[in-house]
Amino acid sequence: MLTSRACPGFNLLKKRTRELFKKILICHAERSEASRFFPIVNEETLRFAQGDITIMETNMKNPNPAFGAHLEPFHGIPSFMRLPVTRDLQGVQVAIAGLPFDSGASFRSGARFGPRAIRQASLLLWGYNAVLGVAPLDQLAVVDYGDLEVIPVDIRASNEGIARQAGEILAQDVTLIGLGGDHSVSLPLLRAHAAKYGPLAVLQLDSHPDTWQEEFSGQAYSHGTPFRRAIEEKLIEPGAYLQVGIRGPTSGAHDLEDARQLGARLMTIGQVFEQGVPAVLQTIHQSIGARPLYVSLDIDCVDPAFAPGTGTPEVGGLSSYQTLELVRGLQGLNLVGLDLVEVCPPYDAGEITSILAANLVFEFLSLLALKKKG
Ligand SMILES: [Mn+2]
Repeated sequence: MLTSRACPGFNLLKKRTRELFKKILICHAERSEASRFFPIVNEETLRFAQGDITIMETNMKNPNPAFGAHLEPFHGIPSFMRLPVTRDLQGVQVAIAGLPFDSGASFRSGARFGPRAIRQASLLLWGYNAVLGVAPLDQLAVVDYGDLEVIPVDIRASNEGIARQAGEILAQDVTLIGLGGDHSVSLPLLRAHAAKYGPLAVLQLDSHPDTWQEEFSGQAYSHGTPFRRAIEEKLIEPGAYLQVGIRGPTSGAHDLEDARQLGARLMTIGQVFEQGVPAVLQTIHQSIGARPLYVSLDIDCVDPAFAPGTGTPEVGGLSSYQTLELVRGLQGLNLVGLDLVEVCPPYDAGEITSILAANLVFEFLSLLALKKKG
């Protein structure tokens, strides 16, 4: 009897696991010990091992028993949705990679623990997106690439390293979803993506414009400057850069005006609430069209009542549901890269921020699956 609880990553893993199963079963079948060693072995599993089943759902949450296999979300080793952890990108379409760097944070540090918390929260995801009507891991071969190397005491070296490692992923025609880390990591990610796709359309969901000249005297790089640097480096296509959800105390009118003068179409949270999410989405779609789009979601776009675990919280933001709506509404756009940054677990409460973040990454995956389906 097949169950409806699809196994994340199963489509990719089943191919690689089949050979392993065969070996195991050959070793143990004669002594009828297979079922003792592997309680999941049954008639279906045997047919699977013999190659008779090409498409099937399973109640195994991961075919690799070492990861927690058929166990519950609180068991086992938390890769993202218990996807295979690998750097082998052969046949892979989407790689999820952590960017555990928080030395660009100007207030609360701790976002280096963001990727790990998001992975842990992702074990609550079951695999089917009932709103978008898609099971992304059935459509896409997705892996957890692990974390990219960063150097906490050197932001320039980390930027260079992230750009290089991200470039290696993109060179294999794999779409990258980056899990921050503070927002400074978006600059090297944009560098890698622009190197592949040319100047990008960018949608930044954020409470801050992050286009300051500098936050600390003489320091070009921090989590408040990545988009100014990206514009200076011509990584962003003029006229195709939107910031949504901007708010909070500023040092003066020039803060937001600077962003606009740099070419950002800046939508404050007030405009979002006045117009409503559907109208905002219409503006986004009209502005971006078919251009290659990079989406950078700073979790501080969400109200701290819903997402307290972040580096620089700003009151009066989006609800969890509005954020989900905004992300789902990107369906149809030409997504080429995504990141979700600024989850700062030490300030989280009840893991609500990382649970939201994991769900938003699941929405990202759903969008990529729909893009592939066309
Ligand atoms: Mn930001």
